[in-house]
Amino acid sequence: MMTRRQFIVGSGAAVLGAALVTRAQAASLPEAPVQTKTMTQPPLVPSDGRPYRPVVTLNGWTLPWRVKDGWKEFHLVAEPVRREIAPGMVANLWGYNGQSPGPTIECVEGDKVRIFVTNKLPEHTTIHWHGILLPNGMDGVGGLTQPHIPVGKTYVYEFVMKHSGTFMYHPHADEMVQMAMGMMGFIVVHPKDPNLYRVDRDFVFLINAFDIDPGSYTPKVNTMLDFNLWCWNSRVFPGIDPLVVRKGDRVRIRMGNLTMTNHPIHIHGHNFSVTCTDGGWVKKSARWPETTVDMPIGALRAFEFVADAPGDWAFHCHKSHHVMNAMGHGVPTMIGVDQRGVAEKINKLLPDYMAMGERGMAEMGGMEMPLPDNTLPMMTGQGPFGPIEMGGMFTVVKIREGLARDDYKDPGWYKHPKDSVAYEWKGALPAS
Ligand SMILES: [Cu+2]
Repeated sequence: MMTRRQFIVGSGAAVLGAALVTRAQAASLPEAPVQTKTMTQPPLVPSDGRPYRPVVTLNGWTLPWRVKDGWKEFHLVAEPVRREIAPGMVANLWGYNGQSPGPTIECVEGDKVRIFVTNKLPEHTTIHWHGILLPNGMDGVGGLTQPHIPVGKTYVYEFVMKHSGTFMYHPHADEMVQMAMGMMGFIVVHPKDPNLYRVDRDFVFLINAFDIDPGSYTPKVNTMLDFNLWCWNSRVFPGIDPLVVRKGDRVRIRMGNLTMTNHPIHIHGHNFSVTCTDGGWVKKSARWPETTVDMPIGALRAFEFVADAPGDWAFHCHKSHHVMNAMGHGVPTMIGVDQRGVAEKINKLLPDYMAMGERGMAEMGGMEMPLPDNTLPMMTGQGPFGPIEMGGMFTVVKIREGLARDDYKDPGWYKHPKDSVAYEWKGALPAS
């Protein structure tokens, strides 16, 4: 991480216009740190204020703050960013403080927060604090509750975090474009009592999607449903980090959906209960067991489970097209079609033509075909037993015995105990 000051000095850009900040009477704006890395950053343990157990943002980070006269001050800078979607593909997005999504904001129930928002986009913006109960004039709806933040200006939002829970922020200005470009971030408000709803590991991420043609870098902002990159925190498999968990830990995973479709998010090997939504905590008596939680559009869900089974457990969206990367939907099904002789004939015209799909599409998972610039294979990722044949909204929850309390390092692939992996039957088969 580098500070905004280092970044500004390094790039020779003009300093921020502190004179624009009048209501907060701030002599100086708080630092607006910039994140340059796309991997999951360690939890940011609070250095002042009420204690809490911090969250871990999947392929993201938490925004540092300062305390001034009893207010927690944060500084978000809305700006164009370059985000690696997975190794081999970079996108030109809009985000905050160097990344899309922006940094996670963490604070405590009862905190007075002052959030400075500097607009370095080419057009005006605002920020809406989704799910937070606050005064109407702080709600961030451009034209309705405030003037839009003009290009180059800094606005200040001030409110009290009245209740704990799971929230997000995003623009309420030219929404279709600004969210399609990646502007969003997570908010976690911890309970005043750190022992209330306490878990050992608390992961957060936003569900988002982009439509970026192979060979190009900027999302097509007019796409409504036919996206080709289904992301968690603007990353796709195999670019999404694993969720590393110690056996026996109580785990919470919090997700927000800012796409235009629902996502049934499924975990293997465990069952869980939804414990929190953007409307608040779910009473114990109102919880039920699930292995899939449907993520509605424009909503947040947090679920909890005890990680009692060691292993590498798949964790993914259950819409099968959402665990794929860039793919063509207009391709005919070739299963059962006799393509003998077709390739030879077509090769006379198109030397690289291959006949495929006759026996399904699994062969694509292991194939190393040359790709156009700046795109990703549709099905990819190598596991310990071969190609994983996934993309998009897929990662692995890696549960291991004996990890240190805050160890989030990738432990590598699970080593299965002897005789515990599915095996080939080599005896005689009974008559059917
Ligand atoms: Cu999905």
